[in-house]
Formats: sequence, C-alpha cells, structure tokens
Amino acid sequence: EDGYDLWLRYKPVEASAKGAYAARAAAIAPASDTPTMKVARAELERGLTGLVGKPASAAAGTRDGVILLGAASDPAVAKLNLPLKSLGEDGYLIRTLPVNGKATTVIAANRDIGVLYGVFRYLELIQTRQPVASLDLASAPKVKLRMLNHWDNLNRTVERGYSGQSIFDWWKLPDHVDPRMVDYARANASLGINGAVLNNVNAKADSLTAPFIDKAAALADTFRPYGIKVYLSARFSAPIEIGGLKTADPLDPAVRAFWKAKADEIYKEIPDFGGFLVKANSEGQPGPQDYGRTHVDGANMLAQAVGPHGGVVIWRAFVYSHEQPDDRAKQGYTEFKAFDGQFADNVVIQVKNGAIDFQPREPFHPLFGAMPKSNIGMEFQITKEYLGFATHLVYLGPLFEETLKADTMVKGKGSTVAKVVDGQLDGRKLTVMAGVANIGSDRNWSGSQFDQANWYVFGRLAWDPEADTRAIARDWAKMTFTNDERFVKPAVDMMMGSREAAVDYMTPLGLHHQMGEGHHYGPGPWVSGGPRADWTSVYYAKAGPDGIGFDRTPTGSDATSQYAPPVGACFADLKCVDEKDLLWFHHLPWDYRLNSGDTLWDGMVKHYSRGVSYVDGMNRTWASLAPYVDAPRHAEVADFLKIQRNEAQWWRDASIAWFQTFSKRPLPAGEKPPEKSLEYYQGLKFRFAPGNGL
Ligand code: BDP
Repeated sequence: EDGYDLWLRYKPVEASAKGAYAARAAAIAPASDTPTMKVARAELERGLTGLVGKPASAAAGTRDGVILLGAASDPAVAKLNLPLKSLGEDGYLIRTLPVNGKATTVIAANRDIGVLYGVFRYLELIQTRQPVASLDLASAPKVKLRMLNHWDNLNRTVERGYSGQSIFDWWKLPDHVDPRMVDYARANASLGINGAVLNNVNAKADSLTAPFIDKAAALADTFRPYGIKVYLSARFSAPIEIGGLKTADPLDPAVRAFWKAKADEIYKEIPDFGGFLVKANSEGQPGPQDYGRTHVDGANMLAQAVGPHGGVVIWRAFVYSHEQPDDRAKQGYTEFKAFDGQFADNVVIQVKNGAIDFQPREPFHPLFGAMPKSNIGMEFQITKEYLGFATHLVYLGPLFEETLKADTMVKGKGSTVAKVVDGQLDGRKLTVMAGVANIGSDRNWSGSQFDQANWYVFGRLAWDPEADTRAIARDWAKMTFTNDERFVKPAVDMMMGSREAAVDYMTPLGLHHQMGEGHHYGPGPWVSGGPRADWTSVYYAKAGPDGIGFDRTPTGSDATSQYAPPVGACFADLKCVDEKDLLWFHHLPWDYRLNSGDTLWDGMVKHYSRGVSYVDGMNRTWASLAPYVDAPRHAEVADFLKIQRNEAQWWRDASIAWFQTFSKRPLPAGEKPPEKSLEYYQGLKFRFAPGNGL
C-alpha cells in the first residue's frame, strides 16, 4: 500500500464478523438515478464489495438486507414518513426498519448529497466495526460551507505545499480530467467537504480569463455529483491586468461593471460557482486601500457581482499594514472590527485561528466574537508550514480543538469560538470553516501517511466543530490502518500528544515565529533585519539580558484589550494566564518562577528536551507497531520519524544555544549542551527546502 486509498481502503472484514454485516448489506436499492445518487450507489457498492462482498440489486421489501438509498422526494422514501425536516440541506438519517416485513436499512436525506454523506457514514460504521443491525442515527453539519483552500499556483507549484505538485493539471484541462479528480472528490465528500478554492490566495488574474474558466468548469462538472462547488481566488487588480482598465478602484463604475461581467461570464460556464476568495491589502497583494477605499468597499463590490447568482465573497482578515505598527498581532482586529455590520450578507470574513500566522500554538484570534453582525469564518492551516512540513508527525486535531473550544466570553461563559464559527452565538446562517489544503500529487496525497489525518480531522470538524478529536483520530487510524486495538490505542495516543511535542521542541511557553527565514524550515531564532521587523524572530521573542517574551498587556502593546474584558484581563494577569501562552503575552525575567518551581530559563530548556523525548517515544512506539502495518507504509513513517527526531534535536539545540547568549545561565542539571556551536546552526542554509525561492 502507498496511502493512495486514504481512509477509503475498504479491506475485507475478518471472517468472524463478515457474515453479520453481509446479512444487513446484501443488496442496494437506489430510489433514483440522479448523478449524485449514481455515485452514492457506486460508492456503496465499491465499499461493500471490498468489505463484505458484492451486493445484489433488489427493491426494498423484496428480501431482507436491502439498503434503500433515497431523498425525501423519492416515492420509495416519501412513503416511509421519516423525520427528515430537521436534517437541513446536507444532513442524513440511517435507520433500520421493516419494509413489507423485510429487514431494511434506509439511508435518506432531504437532498441527494445527504444520501451520499450517509453512504460514507454507513461504510465507516463497517470500516470501524460498529454494529449495523439496528441503526437509528441522524447527522447534519453545523457549518454551511466546509471548504478547502488550495494555495496552488497555475504553474502547479504549491505555496507552502509539501506533497508534490498541484493536483490541478491546468495544461491538460478541460479536455482531460485526471481520474484522480474523482478520488479527490470522493475523499472530500466522505468528510462532507463541499467547497474547494482552486488557486492560491496570492492570485494571478489569469485564473479569471476565459481559458481558465473553461478549465475550472471541467473540474466543477467532475466535482458536482459529490456536492463540491468550486471557488476561485480573485486578484483585486484583475480589472487592470485582464480588463484593460486603468484602475481597480471599487467605487469606479467601469471596475464594478468589469466584475459584474466577469461574474456573469463565470456563472454561464459554472452555474453553481461558489464565489471568490480574496486576499487584499496583505503582504503586497492589491486591494481597495490602494485607492483610499476600505475592505467594505472592496468586498461589497464583489458581493454585488456574484450575489444575483447566489455566490459568496470570502474576504480574508489576514492583513497587517505596511506602516509596521507596534504589534502585528493587533492588525486584523484593528482593521476589521469597526466595519461590523457593514459587509453585505453574502460576504464572509475569513479569520485565521490566531492573530499572527498558523504558529504551533496561538491564542484564538480576537476577531472571533468581536463582529456579531458579520459572517465570521474560520481559516485553519492543514498544510504544516510551521509544524515541520510533511516529515514531522503532528496531528493537528488538538490544535484545531483548542481554538474551537476557546471561550471568547463575549456573551458570557460558553461563548466558544466553535459557536461563533457555526453561527450559534449570533444566529448567523452563512458560516464557513476553511482549511488550507495539504494535498498534492504525491501518491499519498498529503506528503506523509499521518498528514492524511490532518485533512481528515479538518473535514470532520468542519461538519461538527464541537467533535472530539481523539475519537476522530481513532476512526481515522482504524480506517487507514487496522481495527486491531493493539495498534489503534498506541497510535492514537502518539498522535494526540504529537502537537504538544512540536510546541515543546519548537516554541515552548508561548514563544512564536522562531523559524528559518523565507522557507520557514527549521529553527531561526536569530533571524533579524530584512524589510520588516515583524517578519523576524527577534521581534517576537524579544530576548535580552532582562528576559524574554512579547508584552501584550496594557504595559506593552495592549493586544489583550482586543479580547472580551474577562479574557483580556486573564491573559494580562500572570496569576491567570495559562502557562502555555505565557511568553505570547508577557515579557518576563529569566528567573521568573514557573508553576513547576523552575525558573523560566530552566523550564524553557526542559520543555525543549521534553519535545525531543516525545519524538524518541514516537519512534519506539512506531517500531513496535510494525506487526500491524504493511511494510511500505511502515517504512515511510519510520523514515520520517527519524527525520523528525533529528530536527527536534536541532530545534532544541539551536534555540538553547541562541537564547543562552541572553540568559547567560547554565543548563539545568542533567540537560545535555547543544551538540554543535551556535555559529554552526546559524550558518546552515537550505537551498533545497520547499519554498526557498529556487
Ligand atoms: C503565510 C504564508 C504565506 C501566505 C500567507 C497568507 O507564509 O505564504 O501567503 O500566510 O495566508 O502563512 O496569505
């Protein structure tokens, strides 16, 4: 196996359990023949054939063990009077009931797509060896738009991509659609993902020209039966670059006409086009501020163009100004908060989970909960730009869950980020959860076997932001490897601690942005200079003889005041702030006492070492799991864990060597000195690292 089949392997169930499943899944009765019902039926047949044996075709009620697939409007389902209403557009119900006295399983939904989601769930039940003899379950997604954002360039390079080339082959499209596109759609549909932005947020206007629209349309046609809409990142200056205009000013009538005509042109080719994703006035991208206009002017202009077609505009809040303010972490909030209530109904503001940039750990972004009159979407990064790329085993479930469970307190206790994102808190309907994809042309899709789990957990959380990420990891491990508990338990334990380990060996105790320059590979706590202070490591660590950490309390940048008062006050208070966020919010002396009784310096060193030890433990665990995993996948993971072990050590040693020049303290007893000199680590260059600009 090479990982291509992801969690949809459908390997045979053990002989002892097979009979019971086969009896319940002996035949399939699709209630209609729409494109989505066809793929639902095909998936069920494929899954059952692999798991328990090829099912027959039979109408419901003619024999025991028929699985009836249908939407509310299909007569075979309608006459069963099932409680489908509360399932909404995408939910499903799976129920065992007698039809003409014959044991039947119904997978029903309001729309065909819900039936497909139900089919995947049914297969998952068998894949994870749960009973199916007497089912009564229903599930509906809490978030409306569950999207992947591909940072894929039109030349097939992928920004921050660690798994090969872009899977979108613009050269051969639209005449040839790679069969892989179907597997991509199946995998996403199995999680309920229903949107894909095809191109990088650092967009080229070319993606909006007629040939590229044709190509996107071919993908849209392929994805449609799987319920996946395509979206495009729109370059704000496209009216100049491809429209022959002199300006992209959103209040200019010719510019507005350009976007309206462009939207009309796209919808002619792709009638269910999702809409535009926009990165504006951020990191050099063009935007409305270039013309003295605002985010509202820009977003609402585009919203007006796609609105009549049912499209949305997803406008990113990842902005920080060119004026280089005192604290980059404050910029998103500063630029957006005041606009609450002014964005059009079909605009969503997409906010990264934290206020800086997808660091191994960040406190939740202060915009969550701060704009109740706007649609606020979540942007997570699945690709591990700051968490060791594809070769570090880091399960992101706990990172996502930590953010989603964080309490904004804006409406009292329990005002979690999850409730902002799923719209519950402010009664919002247009909700978004986006993940920056880790998918590429590698056979294993995600660059490593375990990075598939990050795609998987993102999708499951987009469906239910309050889901438990350990349970999700268990499902994933069972489907991807084996149900043998002797594998599942240790593998999942290892996954669950892996993110904390990365935090420990990279940026413990609230440190952040300490990585290598440009490519972001490896440690670079000494990075300084360059065009912007807030692209350097020294700006964020603020290490000096007096101590370390970024003071974001009222005595410092006062970023804490962007949170609801009880939250901000807690972050600013050394007695209340969680130690995991300590140096994010506080600048503290090297001999500050941690909860453990250690000094800050000693505690930091121990965290780095703890991270390295955890990776040692993962290496041992994985070695012991060899009997349960096929050789090729076991070997790949083992190789990567060795890389991770060496790089964790490198992170520890380089960081300690650097920070010791300020702390001027010895290492705590029993701690080994860095293997090499600071100059050695500082001298390392990585021309081969992805993203190095070669
Ligand atoms: C940062 C990446 C950069 C992206 C940017 C973004 O380093 O490549 O373009 O975020 O989100 O994480 O726009």
